[in-house]
Amino acid sequence: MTQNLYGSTSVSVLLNNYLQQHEQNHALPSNLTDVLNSISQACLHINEAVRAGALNNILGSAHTGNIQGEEQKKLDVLANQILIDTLSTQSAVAGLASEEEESFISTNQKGQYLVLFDPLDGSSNIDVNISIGTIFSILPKPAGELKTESFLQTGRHQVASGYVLYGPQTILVLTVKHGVAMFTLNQHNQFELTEENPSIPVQTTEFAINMSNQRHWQAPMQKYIAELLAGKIGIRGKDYNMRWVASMVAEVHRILIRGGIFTYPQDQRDPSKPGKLRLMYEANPMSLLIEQAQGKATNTQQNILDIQPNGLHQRVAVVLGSKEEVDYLTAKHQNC
Ligand code: AHM
Ligand code: MG
Repeated sequence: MTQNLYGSTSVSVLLNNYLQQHEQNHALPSNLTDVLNSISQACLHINEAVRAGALNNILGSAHTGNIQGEEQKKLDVLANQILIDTLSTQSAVAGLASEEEESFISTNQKGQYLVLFDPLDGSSNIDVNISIGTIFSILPKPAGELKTESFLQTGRHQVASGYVLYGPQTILVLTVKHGVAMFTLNQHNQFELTEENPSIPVQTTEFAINMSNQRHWQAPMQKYIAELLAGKIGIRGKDYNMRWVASMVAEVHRILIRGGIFTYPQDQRDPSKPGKLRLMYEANPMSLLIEQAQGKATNTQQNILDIQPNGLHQRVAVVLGSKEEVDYLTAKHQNC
């Protein structure tokens, strides 16, 4: 029993208690618990760096680029190194893949899991104190020598996924494929269960898209957004609200809490780039969470979790959130 600052008392369930309950009730392997605890430990360190910001001279550019040709911020580089250092010492982890690393990293030969991550998603928000996050995906390691192909499993193969949102509160959200659990970092620097099994409303009146790309969108997306903007007098018969944080972790968190649709579509600028977001460590882990909360995620053609990957850093169009809205937008693409 704990008493919080405002005097209310409750029995607190910490991350490790939650995972141990799942070991008992759902035969969750204890070494998967170890991996999840390690990720949470790494994220505590990242959280400290994020919170200190300018006090630790940690804002701004690292003056380097990653494999995707994107500028790296100092915090991108630091968060990546913290995750690599922490997970390399975890015996259950056989290999790592990161947005910031060109190739996979081999860690412990006898490990049973592969961990893929975006160390600090929403990089453009780092220097302006807007929500950012760490996204992770855990896959089983196939038998045999570790190679890139070992990582190229569909999202359905994930055994767990989640994110840590560094926002007004620091929140860890995860799934071990028995619903979704949300933990808030408490005053003792422990992740404490604060919400279990959120269910995304099937209908919504809130959408998220970067409107500045409108002129590049393909015809179905143009039509869809025009319908939403027409509001009550249009074909959809209701007024829609719009949000764009430019931080996928914050957008997915909002959708898990109150529903909505988020999309980062493929557009007509570069046909070789099917969208901006990366399948293996952004779209797949988020799609698993969304599906575990009764939402849906597609690339406008098929369920994201069924896409057979062909590269560690492959990009994908993303539509996710409230099921009826995702189905509506997906159907619009298929009927064209
Ligand atoms: P990042 O991994 O380099 O931070 O890029 C991913 C982010 C997502 O969090 C967000 O949805 C999107 O990029 C925002 O893109 P834009 O700046 O084009 O709005
Ligand atoms: Mg990212």
